[in-house]
Amino acid sequence: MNKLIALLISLLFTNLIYGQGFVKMDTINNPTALQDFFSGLDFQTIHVDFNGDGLRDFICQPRYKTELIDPHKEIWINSDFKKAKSVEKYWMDYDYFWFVNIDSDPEPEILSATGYSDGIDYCFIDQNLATGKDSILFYFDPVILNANKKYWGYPWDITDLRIKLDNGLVKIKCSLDHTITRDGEITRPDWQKQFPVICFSGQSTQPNINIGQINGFEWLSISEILDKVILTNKK
Ligand SMILES: [Ca+2]
Ligand SMILES: [Ca+2]
Repeated sequence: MNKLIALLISLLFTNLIYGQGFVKMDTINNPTALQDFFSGLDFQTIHVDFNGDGLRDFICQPRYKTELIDPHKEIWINSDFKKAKSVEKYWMDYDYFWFVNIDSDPEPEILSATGYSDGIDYCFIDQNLATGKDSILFYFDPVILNANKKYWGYPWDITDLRIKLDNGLVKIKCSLDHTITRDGEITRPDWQKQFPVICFSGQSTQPNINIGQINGFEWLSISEILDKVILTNKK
């Protein structure tokens, strides 16, 4: 009987977390149990389920930002207060991230938007929580669809990813047929053929910015997008 209940619960979780847009994420008061990780330094805590087990975990970020470009460490701590990983980061003008679940395993992927006023990199990152090593899946151009209009998907304007479940497969609304060109200081990986447009919900704060022509949208799975945008010799 217990096994049956466990199975039902795991099925319920699978349904809940499979094919998920932005995972709920809040900044909370620092739990006292986390103080030891920071040995007296000032930090803030983000409460989010980053490993997909249905329980919210903790991401602790230092708050002692200086003018120095020194790297700093985020500490990711599981819901049971065990350290999952440290992430070394550099201070940037923009450092946004969300968790989404766009493949077929319960571990969420990271949607990252980082950079400076002269260019922001948007990409999906696959987590490997067993090794603590993340890998970039692909870079993209973010576009907000709102009332049949298209806007640039600035990280402060997007509210969710446009996805749907199609025969149990997560499909992302996207476009590979567009004339968007990016100027500015962004990462242009030599292992990627093109930047797909990835669609978001949201409300544009800069509606007059021309984003370029998008000739059509389609719903593709993450592996279908990878097949189309990644060169086969990606290391
Ligand atoms: Ca969790
Ligand atoms: Ca996943």
